[in-house]
Amino acid sequence: MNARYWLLTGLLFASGTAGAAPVLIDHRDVDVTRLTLPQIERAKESLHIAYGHTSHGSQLTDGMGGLVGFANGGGKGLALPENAFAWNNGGSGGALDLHDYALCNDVGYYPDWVVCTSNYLDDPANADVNVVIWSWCGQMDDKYSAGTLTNEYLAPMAAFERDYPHVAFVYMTGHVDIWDDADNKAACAAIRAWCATNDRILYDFNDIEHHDPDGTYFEFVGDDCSVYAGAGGAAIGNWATEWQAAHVQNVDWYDCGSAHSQPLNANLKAYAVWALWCRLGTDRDRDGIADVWEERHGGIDRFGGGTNDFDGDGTTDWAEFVLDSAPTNAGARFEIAGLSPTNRPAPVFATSTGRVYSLDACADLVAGDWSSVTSRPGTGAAMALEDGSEFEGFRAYRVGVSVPD
Ligand SMILES: [Ca+2]
Ligand SMILES: [Ca+2]
Ligand SMILES: [Ca+2]
Ligand SMILES: [Ca+2]
Repeated sequence: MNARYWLLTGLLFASGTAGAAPVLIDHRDVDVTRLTLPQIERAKESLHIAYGHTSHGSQLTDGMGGLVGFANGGGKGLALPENAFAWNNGGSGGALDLHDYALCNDVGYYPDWVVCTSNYLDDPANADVNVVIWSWCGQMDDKYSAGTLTNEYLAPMAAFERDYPHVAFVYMTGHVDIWDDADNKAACAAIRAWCATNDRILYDFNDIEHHDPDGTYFEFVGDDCSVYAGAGGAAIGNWATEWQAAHVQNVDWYDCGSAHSQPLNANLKAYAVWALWCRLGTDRDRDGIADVWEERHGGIDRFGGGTNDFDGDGTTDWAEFVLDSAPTNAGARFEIAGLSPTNRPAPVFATSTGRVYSLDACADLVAGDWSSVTSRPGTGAAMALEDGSEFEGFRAYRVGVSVPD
């Protein structure tokens, strides 16, 4: 006997997590080959960045400058269009718009940096700026030991986030300091904890300097990438020059300016900051809803994560994004349209691109043990997902929708 009974419990459901999450960019984000051309293009289209820094902070921009030619030459096997990583002040020619030295000095000079940031953002000429990033020079650990890191950095940053909600403010850790190692590490820990706990954006400059490109961790390092046996004393090596010597220039790494340090350090700074630009380009307001989708429906400020439900139809903005239903009206819900004309269970439904649809089965609804049957990326057309397996007895089905990273 091959008796099969089945039931569709029906609705498409959105799977994943809604809501804000911190953006923490560190040594784990230095694989530049993982960035896709659409991500890079989206960052160049949507971001207008003001950057305040002095010498150490120039490692980012010097690295970004060298990356253009490195990528053009096929370094790291990159096969992107010419000048994919181009940037300039104003964003002309399709480049990333980065206002270098837009802000005075670096974030160590309080209250200058606060006054400067307000003046800059209040100037109508800078109305398009939607990312502000400030770098440290040497003052982070001094502020920590003086007990002023919160009042002169974290609190003013938080105030800016409140007062300029359309701007993404990027926190940074400062460069390593082998001569004040304990304060340096403690200051970084405080900044990391603040950003992780409060869903902020962090570019972890310091963490990058503790790792070579293979992810090997060096506990005691100087800002020139020297490696020490402990805090202070004499250097016993240099993670950057040793890695450069063991690898091929213009293939594995490239020469570029790198104030106080080695080219490889600025290479890594550039890869990581492009990972940041790509993350911010995708979801600058960090509500878990792709900004291109929000813009298509009226703007990124209209919709939010968590329980936000712009049209009040009982489906949250985030779930509407995953299901690709209409977030501005209660109609046009996505549902299972019917069953495929087959003797096997096969629900049919409309699909969107950029989504993955999965069919789950459950033989015991009371126990609720759902298992995955099959999944496929959406095509923009109707799709049937079939359970081709042999089974006896009862099975219930559901279709899930998710947005891959
Ligand atoms: Ca968003
Ligand atoms: Ca939004
Ligand atoms: Ca809704
Ligand atoms: Ca709706």
